[in-house]
Amino acid sequence: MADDEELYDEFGNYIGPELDTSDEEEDEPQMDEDDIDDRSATPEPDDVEGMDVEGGTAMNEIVLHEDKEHYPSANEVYGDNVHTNVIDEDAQALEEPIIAPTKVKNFTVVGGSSSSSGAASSSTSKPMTFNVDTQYSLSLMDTAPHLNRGVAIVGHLHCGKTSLVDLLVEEACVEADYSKTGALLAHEGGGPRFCDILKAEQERQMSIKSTPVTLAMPDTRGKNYPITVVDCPGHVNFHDESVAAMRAADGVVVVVDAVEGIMMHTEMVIAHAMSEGLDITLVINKIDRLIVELKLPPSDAYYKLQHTVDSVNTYIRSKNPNHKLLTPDRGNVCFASSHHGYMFSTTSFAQRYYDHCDTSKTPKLSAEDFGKRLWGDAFLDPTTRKFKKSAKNCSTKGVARTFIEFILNPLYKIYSACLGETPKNCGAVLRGVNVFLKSEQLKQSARPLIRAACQAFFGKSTGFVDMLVNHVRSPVESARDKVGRVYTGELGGAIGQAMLECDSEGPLMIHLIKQYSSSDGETFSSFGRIYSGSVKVGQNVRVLGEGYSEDDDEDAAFAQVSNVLVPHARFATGVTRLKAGNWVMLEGVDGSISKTATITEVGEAADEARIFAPLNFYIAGGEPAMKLAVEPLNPAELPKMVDGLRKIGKSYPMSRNKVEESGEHVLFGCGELYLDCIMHDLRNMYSGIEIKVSDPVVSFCETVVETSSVKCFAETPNKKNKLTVISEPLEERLGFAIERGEVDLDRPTKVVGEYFEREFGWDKLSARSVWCFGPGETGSNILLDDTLPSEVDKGTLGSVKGSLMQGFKWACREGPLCEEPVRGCKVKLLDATLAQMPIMRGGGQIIPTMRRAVYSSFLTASPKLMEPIYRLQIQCPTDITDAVFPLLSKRRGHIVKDEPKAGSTFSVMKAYIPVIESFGFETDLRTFTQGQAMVFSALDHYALVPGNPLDSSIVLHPLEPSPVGHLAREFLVKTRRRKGLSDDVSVFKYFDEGVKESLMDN
Ligand SMILES: Nc1nc2c(ncn2[C@@H]2O[C@H](COP(=O)(O)OP(=O)(O)OP(=O)(O)O)[C@@H](O)[C@H]2O)c(=O)[nH]1
Ligand SMILES: [Mg+2]
Repeated sequence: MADDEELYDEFGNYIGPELDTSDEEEDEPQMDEDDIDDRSATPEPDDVEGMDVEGGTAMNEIVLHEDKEHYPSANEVYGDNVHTNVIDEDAQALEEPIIAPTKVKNFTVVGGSSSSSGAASSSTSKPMTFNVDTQYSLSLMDTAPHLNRGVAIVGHLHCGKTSLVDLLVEEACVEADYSKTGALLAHEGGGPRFCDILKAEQERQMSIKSTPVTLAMPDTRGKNYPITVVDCPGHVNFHDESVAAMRAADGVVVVVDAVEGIMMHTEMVIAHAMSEGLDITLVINKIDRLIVELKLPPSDAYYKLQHTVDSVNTYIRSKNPNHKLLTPDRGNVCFASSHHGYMFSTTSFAQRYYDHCDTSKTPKLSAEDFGKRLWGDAFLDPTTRKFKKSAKNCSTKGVARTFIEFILNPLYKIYSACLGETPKNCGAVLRGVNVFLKSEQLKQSARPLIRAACQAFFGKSTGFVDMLVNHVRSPVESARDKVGRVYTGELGGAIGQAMLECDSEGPLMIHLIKQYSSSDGETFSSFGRIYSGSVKVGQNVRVLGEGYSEDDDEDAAFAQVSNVLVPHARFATGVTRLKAGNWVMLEGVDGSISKTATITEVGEAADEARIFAPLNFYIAGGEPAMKLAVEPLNPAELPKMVDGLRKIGKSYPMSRNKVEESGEHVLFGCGELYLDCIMHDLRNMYSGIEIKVSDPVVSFCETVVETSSVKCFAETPNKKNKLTVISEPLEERLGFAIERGEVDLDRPTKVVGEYFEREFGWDKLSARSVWCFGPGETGSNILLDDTLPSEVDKGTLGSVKGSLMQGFKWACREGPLCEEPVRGCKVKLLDATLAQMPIMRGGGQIIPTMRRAVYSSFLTASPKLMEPIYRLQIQCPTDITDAVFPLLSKRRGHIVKDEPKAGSTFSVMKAYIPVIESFGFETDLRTFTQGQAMVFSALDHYALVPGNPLDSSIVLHPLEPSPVGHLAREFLVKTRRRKGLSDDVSVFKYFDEGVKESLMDN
């Protein structure tokens, strides 16, 4: 206490010696070592309780703080059988579930297994049994390729193609099995179409993808034929699926709605089938509509059917005046109502008639001959029992045509009895036309009753099989024609010969034309046709892509065939081997394929193999004209989107995607529905991420309308070479011919020259100086060598020809206005001063200089923008056609034809509309006409956009429609902005000083 007093004054202030105030001491008061020992080594007995001291550590042993265990481990608490996770707080994103639910992706109405393809997984469960034993039909396919038939079922939207194939499947299968597959039998009220496998197809009630089905079916004589039919979608947007199917097929079955007749897509598929050299057959479907909907009398129904057959023939003859005619009496036309389950040809009906009637009355005529007399001007005189060409020649009055007498009249009786009579009377009427039904069948509702009665009357669809057997060539017969058309290699070698003979012992050659994704969208099976050799499960093969050529084998890969399948729509039969002359679904080879592919054997013998030509869509416009820019909502998911885009490319034959210089991913498609389906698949099926899309835009083209005002020259950076060119417009007809692939520059110069002289009236000199087309092999721009031998050394020029062509093609690929492709431009090389030393005239000098020279010649030749134009077909009731005019004119469209459809209540209009104005037109039209009008559109041509794209005096006002004269400028500026380019084309950047001067002088 006394000490304390000395340390403080009377006011309590400290006055003692200075204190040591180091932080260290304050924060961590020093402790004796003994203290530490006391605390850690000799804890209170209470603390020790419950502690797990390893190996029963002695009480006084030192345990470091970090080694202490205060709580029992999870394992001790829950036991060995419980798996525990200790997760740090916030380590996982908030929206990410700790235990993610198992996702089972299944986009088809079959399958459901997430690991294997729908086709393969269901092939193991084998859900259906065929009437013809599978082993027997496989052995037929193996040993008798001449019995095989492969056709594409094509036609306009909703003309009943899928129902027709369903009918074939239903007939080929044991009924109980067919109903088990999930497709309700039509007589049970119809249901999901069996051959529309995707859920999206069922939801949209339309086919989106083609579906191959192989069935063994008997013809009228009872002989079985393995038939492969590919059910194609009917919407014009999915024309590419029909194109792909036709590449593999030997023939087409064109399906036409009996009421609608020939429509836009019908014309497109017929034209394409003819360009592919396929055999054409016809099915007129939905003939029940003539009776039930239009309520036509039998004679009018006959004229309506005849009109449909005639219009198909007229269209075919307009393309090729020598083409074989389609007529029911020849057997290449069938009639059907897939809704009511029957399909017949006149011959199959004749056979059926003979089977049921008293043959003693008609002994002299074979069923085939009788069938021939069941169409056209054939009248059976009831008294003499002889066929006459006119009703007037018959001894009795009012004799009807045989088709009406024998087929339509009984059919009308069946319909009226089933729809209007009591079961008892109905039974009596039906017995009158030789149809005997059980009493429970007679009590059914209208549709199953009609179905049962018609099936009893017409029997099975053997007429269809007859039609294919007699009018479509087998793979063996068609090999020479088909291989000659689609194979790009020589036919003289071992591979060529084997394919021509359809030799199953020869080297393996398969053309894969279409990829089908598995039910979970992860893997693809590839459908194609075996041209020679045989393919086995486990076989190692070489897959040649579309980019493969003799000089560039980058697009070739090795793969192992994991499964060989025979497709049957919702399931497939796995086989160990399949031989030439068959259509096959392969698994395990899709890895490197982007569109189509050629499969060859591995080994030296296959080195001579070349690819089968890629698909050609020129009737659909060649290139898709609509595009969408896509980007993932979360930028980190870009790789997923890129992978999804790759799969989209596989799944949609015509779609393309491209990365613009700005890094933007652009998807190309041929219509709104097409792009909508692509976006659905991309988002849900192939990437599973959220994707942002831009407003749709269209692909423009650039062209010239005059000849360059000056000779444009450009000097290479080293000043040693100078190239002079001019541009001028190309004849439109020639442009189309090149695009259709009619001009082949690989032929000798003389032959090519003669072609230009003869067809386009060119002079001899220019005709022989065509160097190349651009940007691609079938691009509608031409490069001509117009240099004079007296001025330019042709030898030196020849040495830089490749570089000049590359520069030209580059310029054509991305034009100077807004980097869109150039179209319809003829570039003439007038002069070339070239360095003597080869090193001075290398590609690095020449290629960009040529591009610059072409650009400058292009810009001095009144460059213009071109836009794609759709051809429209609008189908609507006749009384509302006037309402459509203002809708079209508001969108710069115009109608070129408007005529009522014969024998129906609606009109069909033909119109043109710029693609860029067509967005939302369909919705507009439907809203405006209360859904009574339907519109189909396909790319038709490119047309000049009104206005001068380079007129910088035009001021564009945002959110205001530009006057028509400003459109070219508007499109140019908007396209450039989108691509990250400056608003104005810096014209002078492409001109050399001399050219600028001469331009100023002009
Ligand atoms: N009245 C009648 N309707 C039919 C007939 N066949 C099919 N339909 C109906 O026509 C619609 C289209 O049938 P689908 O078989 O899907 O036609 P599709 O040609 O495959 O259609 P897409 O492939 O989408 O072009 C369905 O509503 C069918 O019920 C028929 O013979 N008569
Ligand atoms: Mg369909």
